[in-house]
Amino acid sequence: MARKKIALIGGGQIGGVLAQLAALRELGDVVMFDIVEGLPQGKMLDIAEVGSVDGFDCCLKGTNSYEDIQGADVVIVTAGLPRKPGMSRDDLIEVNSKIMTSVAEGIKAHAPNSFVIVISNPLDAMVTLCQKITGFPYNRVIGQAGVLDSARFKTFIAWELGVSVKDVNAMTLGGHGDDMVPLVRYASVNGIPVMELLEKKYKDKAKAKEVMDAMVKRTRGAGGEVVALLKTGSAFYSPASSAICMAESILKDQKRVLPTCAYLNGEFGVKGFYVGVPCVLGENGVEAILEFELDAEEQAMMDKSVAAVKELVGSMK
Ligand code: A3D
Repeated sequence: MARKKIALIGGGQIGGVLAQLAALRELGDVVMFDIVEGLPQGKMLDIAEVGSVDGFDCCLKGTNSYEDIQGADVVIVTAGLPRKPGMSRDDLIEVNSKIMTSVAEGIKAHAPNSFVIVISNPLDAMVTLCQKITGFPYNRVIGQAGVLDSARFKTFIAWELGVSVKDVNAMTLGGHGDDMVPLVRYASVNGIPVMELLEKKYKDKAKAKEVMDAMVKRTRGAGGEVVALLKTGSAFYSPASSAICMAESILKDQKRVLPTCAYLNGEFGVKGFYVGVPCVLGENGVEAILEFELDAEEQAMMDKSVAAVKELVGSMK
C-alpha cells in the first residue's frame, strides 16, 4: 500500500511545526510548498536530518512548485499573513484572499482528490473561498479553529480547577472570532459539570459564574493574548497541533469528533455557510455533523457568531 502524502501550503511558523509533527507521528511523506525560494527546502532538510534521532522515517521535501503536491491525500493551508498586535483576524481579509485564490487554484490543479484543511485567517472566510475556487465537495474542505479554541478553553478550566487537562472536556462552536461560543453547559471534568465544581470550590453561585465568565472571555481573546506577547506574529505551536489532530483523524479513519469549521446545510439553523460545529472526521472527511439542542442563551450566542461570519464572508470581493 502506498504511503500517505501530506502537502503543506505555506512554510512559515505554523508550516514548520506541522511538518515536524507530521514526521514525528509518521503520518506519511510530507511536501512543503512556499513562494519564498529556499525556505521550504531549508526547513524540510532541517527536519529530515534528525530522523535518526527522533526515530521517524518519511520522505520530506520542500518546493516552490505546485507540481510536487501531486497525489497528496491531505493538504493543510497556512499561506497568508498572520496578525500583528492591534489587528483583528478580519483585517487580513484583503491580502489573504488574494493568496488563498492562488493557493486554491494550485490545489485544484495538482491535488484534485485531496482533503483540504485551511488554517489561514480570517478562517471562516478563507475556508469558504478555498471551497469555492477548488469546487471540491464540502466534506473535503474544512477549517481548523474549534480544536484550538476548545483546547484553550480546556486549558483555562484545568488551571482553574487544578486538575489534569487530560480529564477536561469542553468545546467551542461558531466562527473563529471574538463571538465564538464556548459551551459552558457541556464543560466537564470526566463528566462532572465544571459549573458544579466551581460552585463547590467557591461555595457561591455568583462567584462561580464570574470565574466561568472570565474563562470564556479569555478563551475568546486567547489568540490575541498570544499575539500581544509575541509582537511579531500569532500562535503557531497550538494551531499546528490542532490541524495535525484533524489530519490524523482523516488519514487513519479515526472518526474522532472534533469541532470543525464545516459547511452547514440547515444544521444548527444555518444554511450555506462555514461555521464551527462538532464533526465526525474520517476517511471521507466530514462524515457527519453532530447536531444537538442549544438552549436559548447558547442559540443567541451562536446566532451572533454566525451573523459575524456572514458579514465577514459578505465583505469578500
Ligand atoms: P507566517 O509565519 O507568516 O507564514 C505564512 C507563510 O505563507 C510564509 O512563509 C509566506 O511566505 C507564505 N506565503 C505567502 N504567500 C503565499 C502564497 N501565495 N503561496 C504559498 N505560500 C505563501 O504565518 P503563520 O504560519 O504564523 O500563520 C499562517 C496563517 O495562519 C495566518 O493567516 C494566521 O493568521 C493563521 N492562523 C490561524 C490560526 C487558527 O487557529 C485558525 C491560528 C494562528 C494563525
